[in-house]
Amino acid sequence: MRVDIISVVPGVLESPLRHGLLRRAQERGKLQVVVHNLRDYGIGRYRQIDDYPYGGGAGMVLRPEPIFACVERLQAERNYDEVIYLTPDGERFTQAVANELSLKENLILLCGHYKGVDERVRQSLVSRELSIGDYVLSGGELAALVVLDAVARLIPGVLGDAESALTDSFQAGLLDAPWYTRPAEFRGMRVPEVLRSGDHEAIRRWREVQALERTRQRRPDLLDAENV
Ligand code: 6GU
Repeated sequence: MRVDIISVVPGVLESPLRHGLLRRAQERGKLQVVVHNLRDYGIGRYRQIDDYPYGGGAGMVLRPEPIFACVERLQAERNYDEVIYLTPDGERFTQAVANELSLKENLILLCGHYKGVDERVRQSLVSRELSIGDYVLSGGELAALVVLDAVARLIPGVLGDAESALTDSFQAGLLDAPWYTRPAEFRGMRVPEVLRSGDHEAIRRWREVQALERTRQRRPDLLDAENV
């Protein structure tokens, strides 16, 4: 998969792309990420990318020309499955959306800033708008990284078998069961005996019950039929 990220502050993306899962995915040739500085497409001597909103109001709006120039240059080179704009008023990003995006070949992630982008970008360039939750971030970069991480770890060959994404919280529509490692007793707290029993069927059933119970207590909304 190839992902092009368009940003006003590309430096924010650097470290997460060079560490951990996103680094491994790139090293294994499963993921190619190309970051584009919107400023490189700015207008005139001062490489202008934003301007005051028509009609007044606080904050600046990203002008359409640099964004169109950058996206259209990319689209001239390959076909993109989606041009995704990260915005708090977008569709809620969920595991189901991550699963769907992990099957795509080429994606563009457009990060907004200030008051966002000129509406004409959303009208005629953007194919999909995603929000990572009901709170406002200062820009779309952190959201783009959240989306990219959640998608990249679903690409076959990025995770090892041991960390298989299939057993994640949410992948089965449930929260995860509790996990323990050594020591068997720590400060008087013992690891549940069943986990040390070697009875794999009993362990599987225990985890299933724990996952259901945890979901019922913490996220009953996930068990409502309309959300399944
Ligand atoms: Cl995608 N962008 C911004 N700026 N804020 C957000 C968001 C996105 N999702 C939740 N809050």
